[in-house]
Amino acid sequence: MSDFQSQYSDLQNRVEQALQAAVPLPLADWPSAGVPTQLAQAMRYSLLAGGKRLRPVLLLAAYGSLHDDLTPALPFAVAVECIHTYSLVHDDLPAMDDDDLRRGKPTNHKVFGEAMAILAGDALLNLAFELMSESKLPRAMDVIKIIASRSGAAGMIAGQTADILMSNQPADQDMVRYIHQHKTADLITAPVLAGLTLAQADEQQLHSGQIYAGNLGIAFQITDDLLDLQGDPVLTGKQGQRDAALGKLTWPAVVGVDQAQADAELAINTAVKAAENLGKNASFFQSLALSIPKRVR
Ligand code: GRG
Repeated sequence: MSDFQSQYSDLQNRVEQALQAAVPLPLADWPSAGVPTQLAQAMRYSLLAGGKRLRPVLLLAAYGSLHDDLTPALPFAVAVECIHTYSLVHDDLPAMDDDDLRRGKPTNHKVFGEAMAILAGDALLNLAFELMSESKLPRAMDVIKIIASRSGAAGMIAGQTADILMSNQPADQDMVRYIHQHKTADLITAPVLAGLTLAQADEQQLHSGQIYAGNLGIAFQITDDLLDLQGDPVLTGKQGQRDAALGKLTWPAVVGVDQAQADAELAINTAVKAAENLGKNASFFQSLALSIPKRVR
């Protein structure tokens, strides 16, 4: 295992443990105490279903570029994964992409029903803000704002809205860029800026973090589009070729596969350059960016 892979899996393990501890347990004595049993099961089902944990790993690595003890950043790392998971649960619903498979398992609504999947997503979103609001770190409120706005109506939800409104519309490169920037890159930029802000990074590092994460997010989504087109569903854990079936605007559909690969590479090179300013985790961030075109899931 390379240094990068072992650092990534160490951070992933910290995240997994923190997620296990944060999400409610289905308790036998509900309704006298705790969260309704089925709701807790539905929340745990999707949150603990694996996944690469990219966003919380980015947050911890950003915080870790200036601090050795990552513990104070853990609630924020859990929070971004809760928000990401809620977005996947809702995205898979029949009213949105109507998917049957996610993270290699039947989607939440397939197991718990649509109503419970909507409620589990809502509860994960609220849990995220409850966890962050318990932090006593000096920049906690600023970070809550960063995460709320990048995942909100002018951020991830804006991207998802455009993605839905533009289905089955003519190919439009500016619109695909808008969708990628918001649906995907905003929730990749949020954890990087959150980690750096919590760590009290300076303006120059924040600027580099923003360039790094914005480009990483674009490369990540172009690769995701290519994986949907050409990937192996056994490895991705998702149904393949869903974008074409749903009439989605994707980068390869607009510019072709070869140009899409070239554009992802350009974004990665820009990210690698920006990562030079990211303190003691600069080479981790660079290796992470370089791993994006090689991903199979
Ligand atoms: C429903 C408000 C709302 C938003 C949904 C996340 C999302 C927005 C849509 C899912 C479809 C999609 C292709 C989103 C782009 C972001 C993306 C590639 C998500 C998948 O993230 P990974 O690959 O998943 O990090 P894991 O399972 O590894 O966490």
